[in-house]
Amino acid sequence: MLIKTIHSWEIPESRATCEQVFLNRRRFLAAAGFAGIGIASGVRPGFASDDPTAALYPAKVNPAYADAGRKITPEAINTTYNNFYEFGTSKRISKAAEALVIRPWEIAFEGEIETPFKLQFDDLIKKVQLEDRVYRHRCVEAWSMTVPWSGFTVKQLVQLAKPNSNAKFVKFETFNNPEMAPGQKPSLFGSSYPWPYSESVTMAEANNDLAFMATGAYGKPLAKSMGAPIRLHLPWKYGFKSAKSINRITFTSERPKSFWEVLGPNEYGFWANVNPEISHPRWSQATERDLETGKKIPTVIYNGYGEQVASLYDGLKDELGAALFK
Ligand SMILES: Nc1nc2c(c(=O)[nH]1)N[C@H]1C(S)=C(S)[C@@H](COP(=O)(O)O)O[C@H]1N2
Ligand SMILES: [Mo]
Repeated sequence: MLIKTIHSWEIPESRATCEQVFLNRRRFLAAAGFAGIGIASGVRPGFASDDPTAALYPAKVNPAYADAGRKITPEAINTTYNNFYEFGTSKRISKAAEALVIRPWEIAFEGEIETPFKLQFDDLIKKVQLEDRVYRHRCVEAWSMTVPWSGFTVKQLVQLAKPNSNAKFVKFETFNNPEMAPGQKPSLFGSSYPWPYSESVTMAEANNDLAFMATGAYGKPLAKSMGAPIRLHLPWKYGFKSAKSINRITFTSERPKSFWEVLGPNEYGFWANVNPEISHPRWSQATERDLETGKKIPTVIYNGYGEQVASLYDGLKDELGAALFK
């Protein structure tokens, strides 16, 4: 039986006071001439300066994605306002996420591929073409941000894995280590999340040029709070599809059940394409709150990336019904 857990995103906007207080306080500190969180100490949270891949960043800007049509969200906000349930259900997990050990980091490639194999992250990054892209990010909780990522296309990862003809889906899994990530410890009350966190896409989605494996942001290796050393970013889908800290990639013939789909199938479906016309069962998706300014802006179908991805869903009208959200 599914025991209902209350997520932070289920709190109506009017009650999200801590967050507002935090953002207002940041503005106050900035106005008063103080540096924001993470800058005050001179150390960016989640960034290890001795990272052996540091010299790879920033990568070369891909001109097609140099401008997301929105102002880039300040780094100090993105590295300290996160969803990363492995480290807690609040947005303030950046300190807890420092416990994430990212070296060595082995990634397993499994399932419907020529030969299953494992690859160290530091070796994988040498086999791919890194580039910089600015992308919009729209969380299902109706907040959004704009991030300058570095990374490589999921397409390159697929090529590296050599899927066979049975492969129809790609599943991305996060680590599972309750010692390191307290959120993964079984709950005393018996309710538990279906760890490890996982998300899947179709092969066509994986091979779309927009689908991105992010390994860096803001010209540096990825902060731990943002899913170091490697995470997905699928800018036309709600944020929960973009799994963090990935260490297993499995090609499957059947559609896998993802983390949030198991927890709440009516609310966090497989497709999860951004769509302002399809309300979440408990709130509207018509607008979103920009993390920096706190201003509400209209949400755009496919988060503004329809030209590139809408055709992926043409043949799926029946399955999707009205609800591209699901
Ligand atoms: N492993 C893992 N990946 C995750 C999540 C998570 O809790 N665990 N949260 C998701 C959600 S809901 C969002 S909005 C984004 C948040 O990414 P950010 O913290 O870099 O903004 O990560 C996604 N990936
Ligand atoms: Mo999210």
